[in-house]
Amino acid sequence: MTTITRILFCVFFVLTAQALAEENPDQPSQANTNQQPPNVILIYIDDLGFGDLGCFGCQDIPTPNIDRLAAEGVQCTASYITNPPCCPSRCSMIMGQYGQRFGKYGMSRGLPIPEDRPTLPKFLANNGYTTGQIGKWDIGTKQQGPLQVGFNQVAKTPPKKKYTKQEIAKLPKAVKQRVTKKSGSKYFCINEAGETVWLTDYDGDSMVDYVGRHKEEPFFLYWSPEAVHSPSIEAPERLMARTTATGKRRKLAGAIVSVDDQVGKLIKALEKHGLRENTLVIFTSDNGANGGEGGSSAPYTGGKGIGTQKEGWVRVPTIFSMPGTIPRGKTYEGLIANFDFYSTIAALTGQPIPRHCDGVDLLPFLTGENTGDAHEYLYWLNNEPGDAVRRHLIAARWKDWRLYKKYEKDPWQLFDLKLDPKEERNVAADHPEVVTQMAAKHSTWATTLAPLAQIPEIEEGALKSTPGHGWASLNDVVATEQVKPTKNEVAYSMLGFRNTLVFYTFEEQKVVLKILIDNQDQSFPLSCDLYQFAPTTTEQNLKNWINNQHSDAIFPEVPQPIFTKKLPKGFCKVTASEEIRAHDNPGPVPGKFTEFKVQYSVKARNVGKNIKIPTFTDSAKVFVQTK
Ligand SMILES: [Ca+2]
Repeated sequence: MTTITRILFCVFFVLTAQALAEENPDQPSQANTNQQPPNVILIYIDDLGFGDLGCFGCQDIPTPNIDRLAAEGVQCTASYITNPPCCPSRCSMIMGQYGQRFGKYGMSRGLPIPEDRPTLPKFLANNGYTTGQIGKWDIGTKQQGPLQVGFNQVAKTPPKKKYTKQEIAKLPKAVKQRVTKKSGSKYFCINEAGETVWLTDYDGDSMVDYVGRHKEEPFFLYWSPEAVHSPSIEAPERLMARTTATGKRRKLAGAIVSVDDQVGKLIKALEKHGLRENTLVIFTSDNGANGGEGGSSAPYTGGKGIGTQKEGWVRVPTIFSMPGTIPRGKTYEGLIANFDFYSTIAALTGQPIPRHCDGVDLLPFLTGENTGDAHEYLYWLNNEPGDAVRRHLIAARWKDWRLYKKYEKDPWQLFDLKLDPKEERNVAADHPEVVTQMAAKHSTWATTLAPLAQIPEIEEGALKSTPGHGWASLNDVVATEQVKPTKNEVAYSMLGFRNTLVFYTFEEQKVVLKILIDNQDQSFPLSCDLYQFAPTTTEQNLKNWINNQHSDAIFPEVPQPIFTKKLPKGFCKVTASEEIRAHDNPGPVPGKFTEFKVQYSVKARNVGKNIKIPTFTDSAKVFVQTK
């Protein structure tokens, strides 16, 4: 085994079982009173078109429950995604600001969301809300999962349906080509009872479950289904038959009908628990219609995939419903954006809107107290170099005008969306003063943005969604099944004693720790302490120190822990992964303690009694056996 002295620097993570006599985490639930802060449910559909809901004029897809939400609320006809499509839309929404404020100028998947300002769920959690997430994430880096950025609970990902050979043989060709892949079905999953269910339906049940379990405390629930993102080819006939849609649109229509069903379930659950009037429901889409699936942006044109230069890519159907607080059956035509949700929710919960937010409180506009546009101008600047050509977009909205060009070098085009919703007549030459004014506004806005940010390299230890049924919290986040040294390791060593195994590596400017903990019987809280030791420390000294309860006599030079983290109750066996980066990348300095920033992410789950502690050998791959 490699000894400590062979490496220049050592960071040691020791897990200390603490007494059972920790404080009791089970607090009595808060009484449900009339003064209870309002709940918030945000439904964020994937690729739902502006023209694909009955209340927005759709004729061939019945959406009675969403229509009811609109009838019991306000529907917004100029609601925008300023950072399309999926990933930037969600990042902008959850931060409550233009994505360009944190350097996001295009798709740029993997770009971190900022950690120096609270996300919407974090903001609500800080203000006493329990926060839950169901469905698609697509936000931030691989380490910025929902549990890491503010959600207390996340619906686990149910197993996908795997088709049998016999089933595949009976499938239409288009479906067959998709599902023969090992990945299984996109839209059928297996529920806890072992039955095959439509994923959107499963999500709806999770929403109902969440509302029921948290009815006595203020909650925020974010449902972002996979639906109605392509491909909807598996849509069952029972769903499609409820629509009069034809052609390729029929599959999409089936998917939309199912989304509507879940909204129905949700309304019913809120009513059952007496929460309908004390719950703000926001229903919207992350970007416009997917034309490839037959989605509609009517009366506008364009959408996702093809038509990204038109209104249909960024204008989405949005509904706010909160009977008693927001009027019923009204339409609001003013300009709003998805980053307004954060500000609106903050105001609704009686909190000041955080200073970083670009949004405004929409409530006075929805109630009619304020008139006109919530935003006089809205802006687009998708010019990330290397992003897909079709996604480049520079635009502004003001009154009925849409100013647009694809690249900086292009001339501006101007459209009057009221007279020309299909953007067929560029009237820039007829209204040079409008072009000049809007272009100047866009230019001024652009000077307030952060520079283009770089996407960090994909790192080891990426979080994965937690498989299974029910809910995950940080108490039982998923373990990686395979633990192996990073590819650039230049040093590698390990220690095994007590119930803790540690191996650690470092590169020039980075130290990576991976910890396997066999903690067989435990239901008591644990705490992790991270220490740094002098590079001259020997392995035997460390062992002596551990076994002698951290005696200062053995290790007078050991500093206070630089990092302490209490692990959640209920750990049985744990695979944990730590990544530690030097502040400002000074790198390990021989003979000196170096201050480290610790990014904490534990990934763990109960893996059963049959697990064996793996045998470590130098530079070998290490596999954790799971059942
Ligand atoms: Ca999308």
